[in-house]
Amino acid sequence: MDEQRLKKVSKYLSKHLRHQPDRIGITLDPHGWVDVDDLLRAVAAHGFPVSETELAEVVADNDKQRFSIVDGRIRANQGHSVAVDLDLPPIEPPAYLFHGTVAAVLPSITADGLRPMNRHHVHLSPDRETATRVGARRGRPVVLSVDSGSMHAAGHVFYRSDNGVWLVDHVPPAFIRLP
Ligand code: HQG
Repeated sequence: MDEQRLKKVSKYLSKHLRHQPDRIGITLDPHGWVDVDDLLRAVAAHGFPVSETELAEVVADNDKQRFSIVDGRIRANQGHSVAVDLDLPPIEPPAYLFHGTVAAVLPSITADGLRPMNRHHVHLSPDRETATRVGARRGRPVVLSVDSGSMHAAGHVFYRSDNGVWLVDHVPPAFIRLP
């Protein structure tokens, strides 16, 4: 499968496994899983057929690891806006994590801290390179450092998704360092 098709399938699956399962008539279980067979039937019925081989390739995509397949069921590893409980165990973060964003939202971030916006959690990256890529989706990237070690010491609970994205409910301004 070429890069372009891979990206298209990945985006289509993200849309329905994270945000709008109803749109193609699938129902996610409380932890976000749906039967692979049901998913493939639903996408075909909605004019976007995906083969099993293509699905396997998207899931194996080393770049992002957006999805997991376990026992014939698939789910998005993170990034949901629909209510799902990913059942991730709390885990101690490294001393610093990073957040890639753009200059336009800095006044609001400085005032309110980092908010989950449309997702369930604030997403943080383990390194500057990843955060730079995340920020670059929106324009010229600005990378903020988050004092995750102090946050953890202060009782904030961190999780790490299966594809290595760090998740937390909120990052208060006091723990954010501007570049
Ligand atoms: C910003 C991609 C105003 C925040 C990536 C970001 C990531 C605020 C935007 C994943 C704010 C939310 C997540 C505040 C935060 N005021 N703006 N108080 N707090 N923001 O897309 O972190 O391709 O929901 O800086 O790789 O950009 O989906 O979050 O610009 O891992 O697999 O509000 O999405 O992965 O945007 O990206 P998003 P994100 P996938």
